[in-house]
Amino acid sequence: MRGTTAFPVLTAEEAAELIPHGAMVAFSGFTPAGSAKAVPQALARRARQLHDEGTPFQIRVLTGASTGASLDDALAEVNAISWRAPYQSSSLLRKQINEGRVAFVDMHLSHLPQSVLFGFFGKVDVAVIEATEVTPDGRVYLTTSVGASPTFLQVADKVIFEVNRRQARRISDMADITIPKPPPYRNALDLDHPLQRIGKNYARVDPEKIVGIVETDRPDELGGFTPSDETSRAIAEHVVRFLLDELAAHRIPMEFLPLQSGVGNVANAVLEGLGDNPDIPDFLMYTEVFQSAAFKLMQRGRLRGASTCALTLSPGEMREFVSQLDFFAPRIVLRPQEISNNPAVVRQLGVIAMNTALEFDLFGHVNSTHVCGSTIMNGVGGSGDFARNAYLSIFMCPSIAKDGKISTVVPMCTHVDQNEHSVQVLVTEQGLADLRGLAPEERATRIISQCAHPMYRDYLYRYVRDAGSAHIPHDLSRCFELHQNLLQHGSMLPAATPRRAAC
Ligand code: 0RQ
Repeated sequence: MRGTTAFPVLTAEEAAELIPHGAMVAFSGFTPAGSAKAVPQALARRARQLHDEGTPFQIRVLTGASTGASLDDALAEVNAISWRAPYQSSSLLRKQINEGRVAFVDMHLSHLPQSVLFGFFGKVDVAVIEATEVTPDGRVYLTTSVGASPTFLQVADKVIFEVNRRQARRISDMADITIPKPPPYRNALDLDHPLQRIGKNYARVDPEKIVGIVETDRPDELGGFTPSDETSRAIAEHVVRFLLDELAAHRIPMEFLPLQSGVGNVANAVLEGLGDNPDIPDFLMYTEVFQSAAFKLMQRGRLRGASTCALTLSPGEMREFVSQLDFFAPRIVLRPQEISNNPAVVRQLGVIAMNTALEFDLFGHVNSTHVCGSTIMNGVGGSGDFARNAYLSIFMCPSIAKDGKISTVVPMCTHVDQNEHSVQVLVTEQGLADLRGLAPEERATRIISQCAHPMYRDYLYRYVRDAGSAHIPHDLSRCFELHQNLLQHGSMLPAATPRRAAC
């Protein structure tokens, strides 16, 4: 840890004392990768103590995306978060947001750094950033994610570092960091290959702002994935077959196009499916999260290289990764989220984007965030950054949820994250609907026949038929009938007996 001795070394408790009630605190982290760990936990202990004494203590929390348990979970457990942006996936924090106890700003992840720079969220009081090294002249070597940390370091009044011995110093050699200038001085990004480098392998901080270094020795807090099930494998098969057909029709070139893959088990299963099919050529990724399946595909030589914002690997996978760094380092570029998710680059590279929906409607709108229009799951994350500008934008999900009480194919989405103009392909375990070139009524017929679960198909066909003639046929008195049934009776089709999905 060369260099870090130039700054005061603090305990996590001492660092937490420097953060006042009401402060806007920007933490490193994009998924649990590179998330601050020790200081947020110490803050949670401090909040508990202050609350026990009857003293209010809450902070406003900015991060790159979701975090590890030591951050969102630990702070939410002691009611220490009053405001949060831009994404979260903690069940406890989700509950507090949905109860109206925490204000949450759900936004495209590529927009976050510039929104912070433009001052849309107000002043950032403190940044707490995990690093492997900080030099006396202010070069900061980040760990397993870059996220929005370069911007947080630039704007925060005070900076605290968690220098984590457990993170390999060489991980930061994969970083490629640049902060685009604000408009009208913003230049086009010179990125015509996912692995092209345009920046430096370190972020910058004004050393005068550094108030302390906390030394830690902790792995990123990532659980393993549950193995892919029959439903996610069926979804993967449809996607693979579709991409093979596109290759055969020369709509995808033989060298293939870079892939973006969302988080979660369906996305993981699709990557596995692509890797296992010998007719899919070895490929590249331009994505925001490098997760388990991508790691294994790269080891096998199927994934030739990846641009990402985070290395979201379990501690076991990370040990293996570090032991093979000579192999991985030249194949991965770790970028800030406004570059990893940059819509202009996504359009330029012709990315194939594959993300997950909660529900989609008969005309191709997608809801990835709000159950029955009201209750948030996680947030839009990076899905919109990619979907809107992808060469092909694919959304996937099982056709039913909660043992069939919910159809994920609905007449009208109760909340829209991606509109019909950004969505080209929808997939469930039932089949795949290619919507390109289809008018609204044609879309509805294809979506019902290809994607809806058989127990909901008749209802959906009847809905379209009874809605009458219009460019987009809807009956506004009935378009949310399925959701209202769910809220009132616990099932979208209360008369039908729900049963398990049959692929
Ligand atoms: O409920 O948790 O009680 O079992 O929703 O559903 O099928 O396990 O799917 O974990 O992949 O999450 C869209 C939320 C899917 C996620 C979403 C219930 C279902 C289950 C979870 P349980 P699954 P996943 C890049 C990309 C937005 C952000 C994004 C997401 C739970 O993929 O957050 O794409 N995406 N980022 O039973 C009510 C429905 C439902 C439903 C499923 N229609 N109504 N509940 N469920 N469908 C990553 C980053 O941005 C960093």
